[in-house]
Amino acid sequence: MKAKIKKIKLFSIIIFLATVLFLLFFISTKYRKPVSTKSKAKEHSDKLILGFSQIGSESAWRTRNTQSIFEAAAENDIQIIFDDAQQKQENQLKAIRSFIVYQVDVIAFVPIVEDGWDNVLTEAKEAGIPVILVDRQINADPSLYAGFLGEDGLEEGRRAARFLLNKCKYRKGTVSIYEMSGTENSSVVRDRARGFREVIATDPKFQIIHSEDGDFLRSRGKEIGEKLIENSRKISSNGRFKSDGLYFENQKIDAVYSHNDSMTLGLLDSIENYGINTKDTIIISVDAEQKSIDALKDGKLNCVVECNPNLGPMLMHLVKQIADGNKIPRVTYNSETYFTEDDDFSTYTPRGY
Ligand code: GYE
Repeated sequence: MKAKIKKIKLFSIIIFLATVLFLLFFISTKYRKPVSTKSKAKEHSDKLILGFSQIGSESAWRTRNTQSIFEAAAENDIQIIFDDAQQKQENQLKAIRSFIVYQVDVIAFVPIVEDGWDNVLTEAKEAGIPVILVDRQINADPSLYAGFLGEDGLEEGRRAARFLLNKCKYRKGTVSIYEMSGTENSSVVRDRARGFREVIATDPKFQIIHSEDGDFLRSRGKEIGEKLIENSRKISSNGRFKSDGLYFENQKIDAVYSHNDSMTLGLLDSIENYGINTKDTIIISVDAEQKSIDALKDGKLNCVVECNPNLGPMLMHLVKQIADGNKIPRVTYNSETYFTEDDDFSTYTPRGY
């Protein structure tokens, strides 16, 4: 009996000690001030460390965007921890969380879509790591990120529409527009669509007859072209596809507004494969990669609105600003222009992407 009581006493002392130890550990971790961002990362390097989450490599634009960031980091002696999210938001969330664990100095990422970032950005804020949005914007509490660097998508859309309005100023009758839009729920698609509609709304003859999501991919642009051409068989008298232009249902398309060159080049693939005569179809694209500028020069396109992928130098400047404890502008736009069939092509310089 005595032995039994002794055992119970011993056991309860052990339980008690274990509880105390656990509580001490819990308190120490819960209420311990996160070590300064610089500590863990600095164990690895004296350089500034930037955690960068990229969407993927869906277009020549995207590939050049990534190159520009690596080039500028090397020039500024900034170490990059890079993650390619393969077009998946969950991969970006995972990457940002790994940057927090690694306690990089600054996080920068290209948000593939607008929503779903609040939690991970709150975690970055709690860890004391500043965040910069690159290329695209988000719907989130502005206090969760330091600023945005990228294109003015609204203005890009307006530029595309202004070209169309000017090109059709003497045209009688409706101008039927077919839109190829990019990644759904992304800020750049929202803005390019809104800017374009804002300007064409000034003249009721401009009508968007359909908007198709091509996800910024050349393959999708090609598919969309094939679908339009194949569907034109339904309205032709001999069952053959119509070759005097592009048709959506039974309407001839007067103008195509494409949100990026990759989709546009895909559409041109189908037009060429089927031998469709699109000399009367106005085609407007966005990005201005070399291949689309060449297509403009060859008379296959009418206008190309630039979206400048070279964000590296400005990003490194902002990273240094932040790392030095300075505030950065809420919004920093890159400089952009546009190219049209009316230009003197001999003045063009290579695009570099
Ligand atoms: O236009 C397209 C890329 O976010 C501005 O994404 C970028 C867009 C660009 O896939 O080519």
